[in-house]
Amino acid sequence: MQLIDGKATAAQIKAEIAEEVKQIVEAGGKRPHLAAILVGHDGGSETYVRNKVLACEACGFKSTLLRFEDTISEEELLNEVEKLNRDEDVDGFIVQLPLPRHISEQKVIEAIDYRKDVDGFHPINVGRMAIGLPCYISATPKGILELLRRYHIETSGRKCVILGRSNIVGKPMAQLMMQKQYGDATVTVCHSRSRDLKKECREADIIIAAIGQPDFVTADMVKDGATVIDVGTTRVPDATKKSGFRLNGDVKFSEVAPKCAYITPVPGGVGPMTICMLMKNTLSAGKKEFYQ
Ligand code: BQF
Repeated sequence: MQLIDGKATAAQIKAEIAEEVKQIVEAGGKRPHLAAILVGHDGGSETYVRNKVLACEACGFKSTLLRFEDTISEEELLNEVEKLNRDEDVDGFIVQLPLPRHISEQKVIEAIDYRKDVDGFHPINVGRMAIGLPCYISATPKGILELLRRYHIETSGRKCVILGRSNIVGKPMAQLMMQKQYGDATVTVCHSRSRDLKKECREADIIIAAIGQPDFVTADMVKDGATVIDVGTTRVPDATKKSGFRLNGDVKFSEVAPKCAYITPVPGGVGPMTICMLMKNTLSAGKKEFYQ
């Protein structure tokens, strides 16, 4: 069993990005600038946005954090998005999800200029990704592809089972894994209504678990020699931790790991790569790599 070290891989890629930014700035170019909108005080969201700001510093990017109370109206938030669309210094920006219930996430996502949509959530980027055109690709699926590539894990023609069908992970992951230029795999998407989910998993060469249920994937669901990618990051109470909680993946690591050829840990697997791929997209935005 080989552990896929997402933390180390992300650190290496961030160093590569920082080197490229240094070259750009030395040649008289502009430092990439990422802005983030954070609404409210959700503990997870606060951590994730802090991770993003720190990663910007590591890459040599400029970052701007805009914070609003959860009493902000949808109209006011849409107005803030419009301001960032028009700000010529901002190359890319994100609106941290989830948003309060009185605000439509879909409306906000569609208000973002697709040329600055470094999360890759705008329908134009989603559509372009689905037909294999250059675009911003959502950070978690992009990070998983990067891990598979850097660890030389064969995906072409292999059976890949994706657990979960969210717009952020499951759906784009399936699109990418089936495409010739990315995964080139045979893809099955399973979800809460799937019959024989265990059987589908047992036949998989690669399992990508993104359902948000701690310890959902157990040893009896995994074929010997499979690769298991754990996207889960559920916060569960843990009295032994200073913070009072720990991150728990979708995979019961202790019993699944011994059966695997490769497996990602939680924490330190997919999570750091998600942040890192947001940085890659921001670098592309700074370079106007896809648009304009
Ligand atoms: C790690 C996210 C659910 C909903 C919205 C490193 C992150 C997590 C774990 C992180 C996530 C999860 C992010 C680790 C960003 C990933 O060491 O294992 C980093 O910051 N993430 C997000 O922005 O929104 C979410 C999960």
